[in-house]
Amino acid sequence: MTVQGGIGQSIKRKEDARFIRGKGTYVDDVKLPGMLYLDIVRSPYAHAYIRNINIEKALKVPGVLAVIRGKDLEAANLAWMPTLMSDRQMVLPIERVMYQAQEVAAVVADSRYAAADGVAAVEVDYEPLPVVVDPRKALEPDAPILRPDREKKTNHIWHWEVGDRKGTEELLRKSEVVVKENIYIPRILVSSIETCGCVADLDPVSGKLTVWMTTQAPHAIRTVFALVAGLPEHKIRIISPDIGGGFGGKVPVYPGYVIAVVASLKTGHPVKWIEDRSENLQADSFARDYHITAEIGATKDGKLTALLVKTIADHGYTDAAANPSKFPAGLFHIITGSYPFAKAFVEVDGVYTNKPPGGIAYRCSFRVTEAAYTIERIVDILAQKLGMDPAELRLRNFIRPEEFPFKSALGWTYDSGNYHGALRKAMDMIGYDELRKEQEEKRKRGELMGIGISSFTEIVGAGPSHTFDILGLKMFDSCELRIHPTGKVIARFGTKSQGQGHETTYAQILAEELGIPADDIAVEEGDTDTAPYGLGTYASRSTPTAGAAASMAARKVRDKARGIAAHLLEVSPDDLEWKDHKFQVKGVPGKAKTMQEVAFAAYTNLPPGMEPGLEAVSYYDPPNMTYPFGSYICAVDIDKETGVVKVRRFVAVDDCGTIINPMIVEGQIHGGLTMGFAAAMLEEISYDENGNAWGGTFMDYLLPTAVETPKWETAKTTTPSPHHPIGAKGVGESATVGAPAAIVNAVMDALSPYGVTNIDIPITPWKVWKVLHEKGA
Ligand code: MCN
Ligand code: CUM
Repeated sequence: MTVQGGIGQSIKRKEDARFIRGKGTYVDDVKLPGMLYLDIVRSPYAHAYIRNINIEKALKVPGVLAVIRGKDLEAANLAWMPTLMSDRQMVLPIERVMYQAQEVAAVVADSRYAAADGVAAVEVDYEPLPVVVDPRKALEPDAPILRPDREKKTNHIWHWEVGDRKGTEELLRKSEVVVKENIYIPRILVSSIETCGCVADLDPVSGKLTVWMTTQAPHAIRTVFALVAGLPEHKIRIISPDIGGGFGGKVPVYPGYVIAVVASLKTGHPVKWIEDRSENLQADSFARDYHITAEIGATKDGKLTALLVKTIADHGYTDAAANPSKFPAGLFHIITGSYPFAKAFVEVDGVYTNKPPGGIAYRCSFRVTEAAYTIERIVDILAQKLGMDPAELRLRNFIRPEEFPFKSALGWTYDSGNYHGALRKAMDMIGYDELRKEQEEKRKRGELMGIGISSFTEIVGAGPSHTFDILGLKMFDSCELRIHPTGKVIARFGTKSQGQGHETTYAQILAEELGIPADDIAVEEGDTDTAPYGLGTYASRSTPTAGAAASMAARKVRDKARGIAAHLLEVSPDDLEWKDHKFQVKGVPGKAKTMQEVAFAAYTNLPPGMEPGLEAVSYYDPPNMTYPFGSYICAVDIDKETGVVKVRRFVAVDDCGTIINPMIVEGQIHGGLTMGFAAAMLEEISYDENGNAWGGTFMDYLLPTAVETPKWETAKTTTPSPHHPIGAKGVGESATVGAPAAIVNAVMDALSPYGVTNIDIPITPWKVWKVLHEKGA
């Protein structure tokens, strides 16, 4: 017997009732009496001394009430703030600006327009300084030191390594075939529909600070605000209302948030700050920017041996990456991917440059995108060198289903997988053998067609508290569940949906566990005054952590409910079984009580001595990460005359274990594939030698529209996670992680007759044309 909206049903999203009517409440919809507006003065220079900031004219602009500078913040010890990676970051500068578009001062006014006029009237006297854009140059001995405030007088932030360096080097030396490639994964930025912003309201009477804020992690923000600003935590309320896309870009604390709080304190009014699109693109947390050298070894017949990876990570002027504290390069060491290497070694060096800070954000699962891209690219380059079909090379090497749980060469324990199954299914769907035949014929005619595979392994669900924390906060998550007398439910969570559909899918987990229709279950997130503590939504962790907490809380409720049902049925609790979503007397299916009947009794007719009420809380600390995976195959045609790459077909087989809502998962995969396509073909933010951002507006930061986006063909296999209560793994980032390598592998496959092994993304027509031209095609 199924329950309405139980696990596996493609019910429509509950939240869409308000979204499609334009009735969502986003931060910019919050309007409070007496609210003021904040706008920010930003630096035109990438590196400069600030000689003077003259605010006189700005203060005369009608409607302008205050101008805030770094030295105003210094008095409150707020000119700098700590980053998540134990570095520090300017809220507003006192002496120097470090990147173009950095916040320099803030204007508070009674309208958004007056604030903007005020910004235009602030006069800043800069003295330009030498700019460092290339992280490799930043490491040269004569490079200007960008962070003299740090004890170590060097632009090198940290070195991090994992694995067996000597063993890997030795094994590579002994390997019959070795290939090595330099791969650059450029800076990209999330372009959510909604930019970042907040409304800060510090009530002068109660002393309570309420901040409506575009954040993916409201509880963590509350604690960080308490620790940094010294405010009592119960007097801070962070509300993350509806969010128009996060994708990682709404994890960091941006200076604008802090300045808005200070402005509210200073003026005694609520203050709103909303970024515009260019500010969002130019100053917010970036993703990628990894300069990677990968080397892979194999035997002549294609058995993989060892993997060695060196990386320079460009962090901009401060290390403000959002990673679990123990991992400065995120989970990059998932880079051995779907393969059982005997030896592997990875090292990463973090470097300062004159660029905006950040790191990891953009549907990445903590640098898993970089890892999956590198391993899936280098395996293809190896196949090319071996003269072996890339599908064959993968099938020969994949970790076998019976080897799970599998310990990777870099120390992760993969929970479950069936990589052969996913790749074979994708090959069947796309008609792999026929495509290869077609390719052979086309090659004879001089036409360029390519087929690319990506068989990625993800790692999501941070995480087990023994390994995963952010600034010491353990990365569990939570569900608080209460059943009302009439059998209706409210459940609150420590995570925060930004479009993923949590109001629907959490209700589905609870419906399945409680036998109560999903329509009768309200889900709330994002208000720290009401939701249980949790670390928030990113790294596809909500299903592995808070989703599991939903199951565990429901099972606690069921334990109590069993006693009430036994009382109602006048049997011993041991005589009951939970079957078909109700408590039944064993062997007497007609004698049963539903959860709704039990709920009413929990408030009206309890067994003697039992506390009234029916509720439970679960803080779920997962025993392991979950390891979703997939195999993607892409077929491209390239126009020799123009270098234009056309994705003809793209087949994606994903496996995220038990699926809660197939329609939502398909939506996640479609969106993720489109973002992966964007990274592979279009998006890049780069800098000229003076540190001017190229790609700071949508005129030249290219997003895919429906016109460019290929038609996605999706399918699934189901390999449940053995340690998750319902066997689910995360899926929110899989497609963005897996897609780019499939596309680039297809392009390189098309170009392989010319001996081309790599073109760095984005694969623009110009880059392709240039290579073809150089090779005389
Ligand atoms: N789901 C499911 N069955 C599974 C796994 C997931 O039905 N086996 C559902 C979940 O219940 C949830 C959705 O799929 O509704 C995504 O779940 P999960 O993989 O747990 O990821 P999170 O909810 O933690 O979302 C975070 C993830 C990340 S990190 C980025 S980045 C990203 C992504 O989600 N940002 C998004 N997808 C996004 N989608 C939208 N619309 N907006 C964003 O900002
Ligand atoms: Cu790295 S983007 Mo998501 O983890 O919010």
